[in-house]
Amino acid sequence: MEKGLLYPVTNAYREDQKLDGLWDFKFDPASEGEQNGWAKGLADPIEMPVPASFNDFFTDKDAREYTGDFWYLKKVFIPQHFAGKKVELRFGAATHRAVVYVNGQKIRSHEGGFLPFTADVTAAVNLGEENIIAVKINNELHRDALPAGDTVTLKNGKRMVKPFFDFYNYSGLNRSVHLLAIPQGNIYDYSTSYEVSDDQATVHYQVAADSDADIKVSLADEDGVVVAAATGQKGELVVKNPTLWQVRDAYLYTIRIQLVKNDKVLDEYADKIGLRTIEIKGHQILVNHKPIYLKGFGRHEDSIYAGRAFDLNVERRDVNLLKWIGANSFRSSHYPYDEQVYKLADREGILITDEVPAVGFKMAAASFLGGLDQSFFDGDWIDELYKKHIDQVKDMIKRDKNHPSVLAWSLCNEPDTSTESAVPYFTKLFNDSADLDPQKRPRTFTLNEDDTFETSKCLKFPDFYLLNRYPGWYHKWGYEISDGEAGLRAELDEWQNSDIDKPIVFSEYGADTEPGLHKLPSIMWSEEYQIELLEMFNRVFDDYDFIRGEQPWNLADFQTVEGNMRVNGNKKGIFTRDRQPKAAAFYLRKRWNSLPLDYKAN
Ligand code: CKX
Repeated sequence: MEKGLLYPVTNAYREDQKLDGLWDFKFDPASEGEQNGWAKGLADPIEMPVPASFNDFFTDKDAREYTGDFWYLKKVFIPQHFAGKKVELRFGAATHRAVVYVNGQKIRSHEGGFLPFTADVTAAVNLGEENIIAVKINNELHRDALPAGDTVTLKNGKRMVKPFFDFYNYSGLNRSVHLLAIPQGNIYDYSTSYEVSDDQATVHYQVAADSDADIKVSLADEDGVVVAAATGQKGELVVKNPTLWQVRDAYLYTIRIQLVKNDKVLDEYADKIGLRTIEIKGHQILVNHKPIYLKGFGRHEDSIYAGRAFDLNVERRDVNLLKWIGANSFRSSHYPYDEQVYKLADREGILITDEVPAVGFKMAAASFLGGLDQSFFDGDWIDELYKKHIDQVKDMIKRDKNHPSVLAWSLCNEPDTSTESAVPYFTKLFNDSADLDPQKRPRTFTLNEDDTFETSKCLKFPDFYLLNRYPGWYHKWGYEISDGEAGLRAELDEWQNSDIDKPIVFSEYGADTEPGLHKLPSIMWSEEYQIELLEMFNRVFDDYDFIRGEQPWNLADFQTVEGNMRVNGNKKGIFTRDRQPKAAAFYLRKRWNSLPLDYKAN
C-alpha cells in the first residue's frame, strides 16, 4: 500500500515536472539487464514515447507480442534549487510490475499496472546534474496477479501471455512520469466526507502530514471566495447555502490545506472537491438524497497507436461523446483509469463506478468460454492473489476517494462466485475494505452470466448489483433472441420475487457490430442487430422497477487478443475505435435524452 497518492501539483512549495517524451527502450528477454548494468545505460536502444504502450508501434509481431522484462531509461537534469526538498519520481502506471533505478542504484519495486506509485529518490540524485532514471518493467500475466492470466513458452522458445480477460495486454509506461520536489515535512494525504441539506453542507475533513506544524484548511467557491475555514488535522467546514455537486451539473469548491509554523507556510496542497452524498436505499441509488438512474457505458482506456496510454485528446472526445449521447455515468472497466479521467468527470458531473483490475478470476475465462472445470477460488494461487488484490483496492480508494465523480467501488469483474470456495475470499475482501473510504461509498462487483440469482454464493456482499448479461449474443442469439429475452425476464422475476431489496444496474450487455454492415432483416454483426438487441434489453429494463441503471458494453470498440471470436478486437462499441457513431448511438441518444435523471423515482 502506498503512503500517499495525492495528484502532483506545482505551487509555491511544490514542483511537478512531467518527464513525458522519448525514453530509451530495450527488451530484456534473458532478464540479464540488471547484472549487465542496464540501469546505467542501454546499448542500442529504441526511442519510445512515454506515455504509451510499446506494442502497436512495432511492425513485427515478435516485438508487439513481447512478454517478459523490458527497460525504459531517461537522462534527466535535476535542478540545484531542489536542495532541501524531498525529491520523488511518480509513475502514473507501469504495466504490470516495475523496478526503479536512479544512477544505477535500485530504489524500489512496485506491482500493479494501473495505479501510481512514488519513489523517494532524494538520497540517490545529484542536484545540478543529469541523472539516469531507469525502470525495468515486466508484463507477464500470472494467476496470482491482477489482472489474471498465464504466461506460456512456445515450442520455439518465445513467450506469450494468455489473458483470462478480453482486452489486449498493452504494456509499458502507460501514464505520465513526474519528477517532484516537495517539502520534507509535507501533506501526503487528505480525505473528506459530507452531510448535505438544501441550506447547509458540512465537510468533515482529515489531513495526513509528516510534520508537527499547524494545519489550516479553507474552502473557496468557484469565484474564489472563502466560504469556510478550520484548523487542525481533523475538523469540519460548514457551508451555508451551498451549491451542491449534482449529476451533470457539477459545482466544485477548492479545498486548500496548509502546514503553518510560526506564521510561516511550510507546505500547501489545494484540490477541487464536490459537496454531495451517495446512498443506496432499497431500490434506489441516491445522490444528495434524490434518486438517480444511471445511463452510460463500460469503457476501456484504449486507442490506436498508443494502446492503453492515457491520452487527454481521446478522453476529451470520449467525454464529449458521453454528453452528446445523454449519458451520466461509466464504469472504469476493468481497472482504475488515469487521474485526469476523474478530474474531467468531476468537472462534468459524470458518475464513475471505479473498478480495481481484479478481472479474469474465473477458469472459464482462461479458455474464453472453453470451460475449465476447476473453480478459480480453489486454486493454490489464491493467498498470494488476495494480498495483491486488497493492496490494489487500498491504493485505488486512497487515490480516488476525494473525487465527487466516484459513485461506487467495483472490487472485481465477473469472478466465479458459483462455488462455496469463493465465499471466504469475498468475506475477507468485503471485511478488509469496509473502512477504507471515509465516504462509505457502496461496494460491489459484476456478476457474469453464470452467476445468477440461483447460482451465485456471494449475493450477500454487494451493496447494489452489477449484472453482465449476454442473451442475444453469447447465447440465444440471432433469431433466437426472443428466447433470450424470455430467459432474462425469468431471471429478473426471481430477483423480483426474492427478499433482496437492492438496486440492479446492467453493467454489460451488447452485440459485436461491424460498422457499415447493414442487413434487412438484420443478422448478427449488422448495425441493425445491435439496435434490436439494445431495444430488447431496454424493453426489459423498463418493466422492472429495481433496475436503476443501464451501461451497455462498450462505449467504443477496443483491442483484444486475436482469436476466432474477435475480428480485430471487441466490436461491441456503440462508437468505433476512432470514436465515430454506429447507428445504435443515435438510437441510444434518443432514449437517454428522453429518460429523466430520476427515472423510476415515482
Ligand atoms: N465481459 C461473457 C467482460 C468484458 C468482455 C465481454 C465480452 C465479457 C462477456 C462475458 O471484458 O469484453 O466478451 O464482450
